[in-house]
Amino acid sequence: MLHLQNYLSESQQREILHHCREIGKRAPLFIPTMKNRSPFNYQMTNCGKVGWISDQNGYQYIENHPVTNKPWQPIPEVIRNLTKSLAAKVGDYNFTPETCLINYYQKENSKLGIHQDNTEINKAAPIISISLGDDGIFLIGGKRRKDPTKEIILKSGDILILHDESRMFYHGIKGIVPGTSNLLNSGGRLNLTIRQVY
Ligand SMILES: O=C(O)CCC(=O)C(=O)O
Ligand SMILES: [Mn+2]
Repeated sequence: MLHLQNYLSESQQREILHHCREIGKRAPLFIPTMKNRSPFNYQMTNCGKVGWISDQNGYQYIENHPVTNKPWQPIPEVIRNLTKSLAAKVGDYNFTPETCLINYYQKENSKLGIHQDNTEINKAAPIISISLGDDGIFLIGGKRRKDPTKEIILKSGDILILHDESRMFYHGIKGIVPGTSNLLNSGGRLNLTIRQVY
């Protein structure tokens, strides 16, 4: 795992945030559900060839936004270039950013339970995450769900890369710390997860 603290300048963060807002106009945030139809504790949207969603059919990558039924917007070039160069820091990957999941944790009690990212067909490519806005309390464990976890604070502008062994480590978001950043007018935390799916 590679945690690059304060990696993005404020202007880079604002540029990425601007793209997220533009994406959100055409591909609005929505609240996904688990198979049993219980709602997630945060909102999401995507850009890229495919987007990750969860609904009564489970976790899946789909080509269209589940509410508008329109194809996802392309991944902005600045995010494609950034993640390709980040992937090169952790190995000799010919990383192709195919999807960018945008999670928005708006409320104090927004959280994401411990899980493994395993919807991707490609389980070798690194997973790159960009944090914007309020601090996120990230939990990272090991390859088994029951492995002990440790807490890492993800601040605005931080990058986290899960690669090699850590690619399959269980992880989650215990919560956010409201008021720790003024990047987002509405408060809360945005997380972008860029993955190669195929
Ligand atoms: O918000 C984060 O930092 C993690 C997001 C995540 O693990 C996911 O969406 O799979
Ligand atoms: Mn994850």
